[in-house]
Amino acid sequence: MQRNPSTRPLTLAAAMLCGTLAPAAVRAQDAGLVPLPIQLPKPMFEGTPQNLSVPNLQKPLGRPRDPFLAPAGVVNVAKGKKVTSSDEEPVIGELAQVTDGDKKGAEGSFVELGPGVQFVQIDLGAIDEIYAVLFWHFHKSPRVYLDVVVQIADDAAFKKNVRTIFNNDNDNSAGLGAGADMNYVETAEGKLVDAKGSKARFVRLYSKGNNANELNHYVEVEVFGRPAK
Ligand SMILES: [Ca+2]
Ligand SMILES: [Ca+2]
Repeated sequence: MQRNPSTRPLTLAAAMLCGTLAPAAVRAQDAGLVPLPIQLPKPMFEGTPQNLSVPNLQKPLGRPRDPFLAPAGVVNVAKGKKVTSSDEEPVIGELAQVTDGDKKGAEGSFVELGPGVQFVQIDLGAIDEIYAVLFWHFHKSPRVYLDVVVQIADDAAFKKNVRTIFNNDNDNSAGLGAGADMNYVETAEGKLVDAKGSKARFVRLYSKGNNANELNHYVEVEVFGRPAK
């Protein structure tokens, strides 16, 4: 984005004086950051589940998630990209559904992988600068997916420059190393993980069943990024 150094600081200062912009918003605007263009599916259940017996469970926010700021022009670079998996023959659905843009969450719009530790992997096709990974396992009813681990890497085999950007497997039961992130309840908002502008071509998401059964599901995975310079 083009900036005009002679007028922009004055405009921002004036906005601050008028009280129309909080200092954080001014800093974000000044850095060229805008909210991610996230499109959420319709919620399939209402209210907050109270009786889920899952340890280390994050308390629901009780309001919509705050906008996530990233540079202007950052979009979902995962849409329509190739998906592979530890389970190449899903029980229900097809792997392509992970990046097909359908986030509705009803029967017919999720893929079901077998029991135990399973992953899906997305090839972005080139090294991108990744700002956030947003994913929905299942949001037809409140559920908690277990041992959720999100990694990014330079190669399909996950040997080169592997970075873990989310891990709520506190006891290393998935065998990928213990993580300090919290368990969370699936909703139509999906789970958003900050990738901090890291550069990678491949994104891999693990889970090990959920609080209702041993199976693993995905409605959609979105990767917000832009081509790396
Ligand atoms: Ca989908
Ligand atoms: Ca665990």
